[in-house]
Amino acid sequence: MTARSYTFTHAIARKPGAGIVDGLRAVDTGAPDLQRFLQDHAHYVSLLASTGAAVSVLEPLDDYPDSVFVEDAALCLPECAIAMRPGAPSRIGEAAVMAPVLSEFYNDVVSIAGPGFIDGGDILVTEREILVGRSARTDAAGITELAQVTSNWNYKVREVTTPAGVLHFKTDCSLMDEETVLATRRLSDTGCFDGYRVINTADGEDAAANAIRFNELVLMPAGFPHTAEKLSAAGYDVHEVGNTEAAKLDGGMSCLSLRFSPLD
Ligand code: CIR
Repeated sequence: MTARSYTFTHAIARKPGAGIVDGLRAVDTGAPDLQRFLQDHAHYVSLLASTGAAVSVLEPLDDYPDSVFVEDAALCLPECAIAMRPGAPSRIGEAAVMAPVLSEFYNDVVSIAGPGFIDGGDILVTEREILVGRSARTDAAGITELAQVTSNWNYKVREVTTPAGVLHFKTDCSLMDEETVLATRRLSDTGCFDGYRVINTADGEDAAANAIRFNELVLMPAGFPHTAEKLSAAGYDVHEVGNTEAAKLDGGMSCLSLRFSPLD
């Protein structure tokens, strides 16, 4: 059986534009460099495409400085795509821009109507359930609405907690395979992955947790050698991608794409 949680025929990304200098960030460590961001982004896209997936690369959106982080605008399941309701006021409009793009791939595109909020970055889809982390961006009403929508296809949504001060649930974890997650210790210590095999990021390398399994590859941010070694030793085909510029805006590997295999 093909694992639907990390086997993908398609991905959507969006090039970073000049507006990224105005992107949201928890701590200002300087403006991202567009040329370097574009190079890293092209490397990221080429790795996704190297697996045989069709990767659509959208043009930058001038009105939305954070729109390179396409993951937050939608959740793509095999049966349907769901436009989110991002919790940052400057990002809420990104979902409505993404919905028609998703309609090119899906017959069923639904939207989180509110009043709650939910960001794609807080959602980890595993083979058996959908984990959603409450965070500064995702609230109880948003999670309840997602649970209602996805119950149409018999998905189970489980609410968990994003650690305080962490932007998104998937800032601190990634799916590696049917039973394995990569996670920071501060997140796995909450017990939210009981029943899964957990590989913890190495000490001092929490920022390595935002990785992705995409078909046969694992993409992780460059610069975390001990975690890369752990993943390689566990048998994963690890590829490092420069992430210095996205990191200035609290972004990582998962944020940069929507990954999906539509059933239609
Ligand atoms: C934001 O604060 O919304 C962006 N600067 C970063 C979004 C990162 N996305 C993600 O973790 N899924």
